[in-house]
Amino acid sequence: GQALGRRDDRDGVALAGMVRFQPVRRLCSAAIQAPAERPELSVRQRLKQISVDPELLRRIQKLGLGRAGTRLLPHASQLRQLGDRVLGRVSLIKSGKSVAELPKSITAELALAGRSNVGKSSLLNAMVGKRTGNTNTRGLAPVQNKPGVTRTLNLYSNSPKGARLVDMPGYGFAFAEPSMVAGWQEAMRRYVTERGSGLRVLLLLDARQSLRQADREFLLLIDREAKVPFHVAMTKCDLVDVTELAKRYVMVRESLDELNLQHMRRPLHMVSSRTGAGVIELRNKLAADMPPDWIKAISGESAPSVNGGSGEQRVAKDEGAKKLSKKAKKYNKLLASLAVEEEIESEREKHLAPWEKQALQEEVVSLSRKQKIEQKKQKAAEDFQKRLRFETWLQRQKKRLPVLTNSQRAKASAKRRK
Ligand SMILES: Nc1nc2c(ncn2[C@@H]2O[C@H](COP(=O)(O)OP(=O)(O)OP(=O)(O)O)[C@@H](O)[C@H]2O)c(=O)[nH]1
Ligand SMILES: [Mg+2]
Repeated sequence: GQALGRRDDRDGVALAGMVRFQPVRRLCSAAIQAPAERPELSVRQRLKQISVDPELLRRIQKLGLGRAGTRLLPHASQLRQLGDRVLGRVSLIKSGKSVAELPKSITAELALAGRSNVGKSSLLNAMVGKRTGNTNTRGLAPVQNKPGVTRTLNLYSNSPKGARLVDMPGYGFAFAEPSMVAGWQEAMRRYVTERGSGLRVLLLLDARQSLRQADREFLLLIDREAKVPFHVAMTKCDLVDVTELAKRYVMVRESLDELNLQHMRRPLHMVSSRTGAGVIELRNKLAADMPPDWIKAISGESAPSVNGGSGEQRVAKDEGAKKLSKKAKKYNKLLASLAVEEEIESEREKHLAPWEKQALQEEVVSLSRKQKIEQKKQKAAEDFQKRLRFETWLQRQKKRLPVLTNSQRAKASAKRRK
C-alpha cells in the first residue's frame, strides 16, 4: 500500500519518495519562532571541531554506554528486580485519545516525549524493569521499529491513585494518515499545556541525531508556553561509539543552551533501553525532581549491584550468559529480602522502649541482628562469585570437549569397559 505521512523536519529522507508532504503545522504557537539550525557548518564539521572531554568519556564508560560498551547484564537484571520489588505491578491504568478522556491528575506524572520512534515506549518499559525489544510480549508499552506506534496518551502506574508514567505519541514523521497524526499531536500538545502542576516531561533525543526543528519547537512549547519542568535524555546510546557519543553529547548540550530554556533540568542524561545502561541513574535523578510520593513509587532505593560492589561485569552474550543472569536474579532476590529485613530492623529500633535500647547497646556477646544480616550478605556475595567462576570455567571446558555422535560414544564406552 501507499504510505501516507506528514513530516515537519528533515527526517526520513530515504522515505521521501513514499511520503506525501503536508504543510508544516507548528507545535508551538506562531508567536514563538524556533531558531533554525546553524546553516554554516554541517553536523560532521561541528563534530570534528569538538574535542573530547576525558571526564565525560569516563562517565560514559562507567555507565556502560556507547557501542563498544558492554552488554551489562547486571543493569538489566537489576532493573527487572527493582521493577518487581519497588514498583509492584505497574500496569496500564488508562489510555485516552485526548486529555478529556483521562482521569484528573491526582499526583505526579512523568510524560515521555520525543520524535516518533525515538524510544519512548522502550524507555518506559526499561524504567519499570520490563524487558523491551521488538515483538516483545513481556514489555508493558508496545514497541515496534516504525514511527507512529503509540497513538494515544497512556497512563501507567502501580496503583490507581499513585504516581504515573505517561507514554505519549511522538511528533515528527510517522507512518499514518496525516489527519491522524495531526490529531494525536494536538492531543499531546494540549496534554502538556493543560495537565497542571504535577506534570514533568522527559524529552528524548536519538543519540545518533542532532536536534531537529521539531525538537526545537517542542522544547519551546513546553518551556515558554506550557512552562513545564523537564528533563532531556539521549536514547539509543548503545548504537554510537563512545567518543562520538561524547562529542554528540557536547553538541546537543550546546544546541539546548542556544535555546535559552528556563525550565530544563540539568544535566543532560544518556541511556540505552536495550542494555539498561544509565537507566537507574536516570531514574534516581528524576526522583530527586519529583514530589515525594513519586520518589517512593518510582525510584525506591539504590539498586544492589550483582557482584557486590563494582557493578560492572562483562558477560558474553551466549547460552552461558543466560544461565548466569538467572543466577544473578536469584542473588538479587536474596539481597532484596535482606534489605527488607534490614528495613524492618531499623524501623523496630525506632520503636524500642528506652530500657530495651539500653539492653541492646549492652549486648556484647551475641551478635546483633544487624551484624547477622551483614554476615549473610557477605556470604551470599562470596557464594555468588564462586558460582560465577565455576560456571564460566564449566562453559570453557564444555567448548573444549569434542562433539561425539552416538556411535562414537558407544565405542568409547566399550573401550573403557575393556
Ligand atoms: N539499540 C537500541 N534500540 C532502541 C532503544 N530504544 C528503543 N529502541 C528501538 O527503537 C525502536 C522504536 O522504539 P519505541 O519505543 O517504539 O519508540 P517510540 O518513541 O515509542 O515510538 P512511537 O510510539 O512510534 O512514537 C524499536 O525498534 C526499539 O527496539 C535503545 O536504547 N537502543
Ligand atoms: Mg511508543
